[in-house]
Amino acid sequence: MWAFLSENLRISHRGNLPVSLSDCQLIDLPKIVDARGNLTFIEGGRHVPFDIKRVYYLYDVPGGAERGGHAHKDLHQLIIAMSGSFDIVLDDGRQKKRMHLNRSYYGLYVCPMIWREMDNFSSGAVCLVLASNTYDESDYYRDYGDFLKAVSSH
Ligand code: T46
Repeated sequence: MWAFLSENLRISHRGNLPVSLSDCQLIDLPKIVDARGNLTFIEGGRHVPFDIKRVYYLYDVPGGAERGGHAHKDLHQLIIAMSGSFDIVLDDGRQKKRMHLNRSYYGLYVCPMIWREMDNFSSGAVCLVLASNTYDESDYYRDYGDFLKAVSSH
């Protein structure tokens, strides 16, 4: 499944083709089950379809808070609920999908040109994000109308 996913992404990114929600997938990360506590690992070039240039995390999120509300032009990300849970709504400009992330051994791969909104954070939730590039505000669509114009012009 992983080889298939990587190949798909390479093609769609290289050709600058329109993306769809089906390009965003839940990745089953390795899990070493142990009576002392489980262990999950992520290796660059093996478990994520991009080179990892940045890691950031959201934490101490107050009840009822909403995050996201933007899309990225070129950024690839893997989003993991390291602790607790939250919902993420993915939107490719044509359809939307709400997902509940609550396991630290699943990573949600989100490709460029997908609008995302996050809510329903549980108490103590930690959202870890692996990103393909360093922070760049010019990579964001923060206005939904601009995002829709951009996806419809593809
Ligand atoms: C995403 C979700 C899951 C930085 O200075 N460096 C960074 O690496 C990031 C991510 C943000 N910032 C600054 C930019 C803003 O002034 O931190 C502030 C909050 O950023 P933002 O409103 O974009 O945060 P979220 O939680 O809405 O979105 C972030 C990511 O931006 C986004 O790519 O997918 O987390």
